[in-house]
Amino acid sequence: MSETSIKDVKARLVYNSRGEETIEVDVVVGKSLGRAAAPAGKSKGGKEVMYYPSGGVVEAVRIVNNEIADKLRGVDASNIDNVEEVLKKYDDTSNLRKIGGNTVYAISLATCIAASNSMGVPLYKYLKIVDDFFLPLPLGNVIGGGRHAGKGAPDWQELLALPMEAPDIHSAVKANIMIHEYTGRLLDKALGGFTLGKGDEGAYAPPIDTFKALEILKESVEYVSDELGFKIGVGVDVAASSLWDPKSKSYVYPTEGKKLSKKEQIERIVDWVERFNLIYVEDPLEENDMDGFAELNEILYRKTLICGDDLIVTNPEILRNAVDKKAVTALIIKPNQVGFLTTAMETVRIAHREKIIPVISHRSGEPPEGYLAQLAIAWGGKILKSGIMGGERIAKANELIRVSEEIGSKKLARL
Ligand code: 2PG
Ligand code: MG
Repeated sequence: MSETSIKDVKARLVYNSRGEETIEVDVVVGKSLGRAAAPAGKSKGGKEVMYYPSGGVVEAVRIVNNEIADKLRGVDASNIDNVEEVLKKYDDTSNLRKIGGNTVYAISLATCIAASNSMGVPLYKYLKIVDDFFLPLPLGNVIGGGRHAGKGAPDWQELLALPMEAPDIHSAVKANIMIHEYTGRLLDKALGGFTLGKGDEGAYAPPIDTFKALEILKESVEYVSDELGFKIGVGVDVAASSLWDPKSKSYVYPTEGKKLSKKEQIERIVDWVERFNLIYVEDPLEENDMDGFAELNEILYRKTLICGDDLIVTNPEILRNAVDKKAVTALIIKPNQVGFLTTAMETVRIAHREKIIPVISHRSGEPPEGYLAQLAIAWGGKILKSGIMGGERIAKANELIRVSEEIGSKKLARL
């Protein structure tokens, strides 16, 4: 057996940041161990693969330990394609219902970690798509709502900060932390007392509507931008599929007590991009409305990034369609939406070719690990969407800081 062949594979059930069951996998390559767990979304795209087989995490763990491990022992892990080929043979269903996308993701990532360790190269080099490495800009949510928070919070899921012109990674991470801290103070003042309660991703979940929350975030971002002396942008993830009611064909805003038609939703997005100077808008419309995305993208072209998450679900075919329709200028890359790292990489390659910005992204339920930052660097993601507060979010920022020692802390992406 070679130094890069798989010696052992073992899966177990552990928990993510939201306390949900998830799969963790250990892979031994040569003498090196790789360990990775899978994240989970709450506002999931309809076309994502299944996370687990019908028996959930317990069944996935059983399948890995009793059936997959044997097939993987001896496979050369110096190239991740070899490993994923074995998994593809085991589960050739289109939505990975036999084994689950999270199972595939955890096995693949654990293998990459073990293989890169055994080869003595960092993970971002082992998984590289680009040759010239740079650090992604950290995109962090400051105020949140939608499915990531309880009743009464803003209807839009995420109100975000992006330190676009930070001179180095420390200033970028610091800026987001300062904005989070200062926003807490502004919310306390505006509400006449606030518990500082947070949603699933560590963003504040105050009892106010989206408009008021954006006013507060804008003030906070401007304050920190002045303090630090560089430009910071405001972005949003509308997660519009969560608002969409197919029966009444309208976007329902429970906190505001309003229903908007598609036309009104588009008008609102255009108006608020202008009013709040939004530089990033994710999922402004529901996931089946590719034409609506194209319409918005035409109106807002060069004014803001229109990013597809639930719209594209990291799927190369859907991205090709979005490119043809000129529907987006950025897209979310969440590997567990497709399971296979090689598929996510194919999607990233198409994005680079088509000059669409890949935003490498966490999920609302995350393992407390930093590997996502390494994937962002490997894949030339100009933006890493990984939150600001909470151990599982800070883990990614800290990983960027560690890797910056190798590639240079000032080598930050520019949009
Ligand atoms: C999103 C994500 C992450 P979830 O919609 O972009 O922020 O949420 O993981 O719940 O899909
Ligand atoms: Mg999203």
